[in-house]
Amino acid sequence: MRDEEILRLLRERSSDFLSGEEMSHLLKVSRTAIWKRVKHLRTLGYEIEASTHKGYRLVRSPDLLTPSEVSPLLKTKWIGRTIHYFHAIDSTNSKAYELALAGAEEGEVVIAESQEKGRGRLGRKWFSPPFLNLYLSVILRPKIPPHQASLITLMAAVATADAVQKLSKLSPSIKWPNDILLEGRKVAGLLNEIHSETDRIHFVILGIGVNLNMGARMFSKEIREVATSLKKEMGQVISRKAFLQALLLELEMWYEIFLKEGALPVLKAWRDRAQIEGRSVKVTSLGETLSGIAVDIDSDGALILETRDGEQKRIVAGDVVYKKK
Ligand code: BT5
Repeated sequence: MRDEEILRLLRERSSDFLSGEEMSHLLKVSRTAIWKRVKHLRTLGYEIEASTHKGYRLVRSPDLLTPSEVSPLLKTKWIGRTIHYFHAIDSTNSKAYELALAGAEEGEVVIAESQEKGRGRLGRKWFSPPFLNLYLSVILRPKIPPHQASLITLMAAVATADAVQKLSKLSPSIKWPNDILLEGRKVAGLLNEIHSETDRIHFVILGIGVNLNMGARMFSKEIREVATSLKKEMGQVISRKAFLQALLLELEMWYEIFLKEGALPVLKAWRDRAQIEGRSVKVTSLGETLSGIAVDIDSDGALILETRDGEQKRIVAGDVVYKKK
């Protein structure tokens, strides 16, 4: 008997008690086994009332991201229909990569409550404390050439920014290539990893980390000045389940737009959020630092930079710092 089965029964009868006898009959296990499971669920934060005569009643569920909590809320058609859930993991991206290599399908999602080795780009770390934020990776198998893989990052940035806006009513901006900012501080980051051959992508692992309920004092020293969370910006706790539901729906919608209509709508939404044109920037790419004016992004998502001597450079990967105007 799995936790999901017992929770499903309790939810179906949420306004009333369900007797131990009926549960043991429906789940074909002993009443003692049910009682043991109920005790276990309580340790996970489920509030379950138990009465000798009436049975069990689910009073409150914790804000966990387990499949049994999340699946009933999802409004997506295919993203997140299979969820691989972990209390703690090294990195959801590493796990998703491993699953994709073993044949996992498009739309399967890996979610963890915490990451011990959460990863940013170029070997950097993603601070991932437990039960506060969102750390997830989605397996995608787009039929696009590898040089367009960056568009998946842009698409996901737009989807993440839209989800933040839907839940907070704040208006996040995007910083090339993969940061979502509120008031100039990073609230979410994206890490895309691809597995491909010369002209074909096998899969993309779309990793997304969003700071939701991290309080001001919980940020590690290294990121205190540069990072923020929805809670910090909104002054209230946000339901992680509700955020996850919105995020997966936005992702599915934007990914389908990208596949059906191509890059144009994604690029337009991205440009609206990024407002990068004409900004004075410093870009570090492959160990080289360049200063200049950002002109635009091109149709593959690369940054076009005009250097001081008027030369236009195309930058495929790197980090951007905005300079004061
Ligand atoms: C990123 O890298 O922004 C990509 C972050 C992706 C995280 C997700 S979580 C789920 C999935 N599984 C993973 O293992 N990773 C993905 P980058 O642009 O390189 O930014 C990294 C930098 O952001 C760090 O060097 C810090 O300065 C800062 N940082 C680290 N943790 C942060 C946090 N929680 N919030 C805001 N900034 C953070």
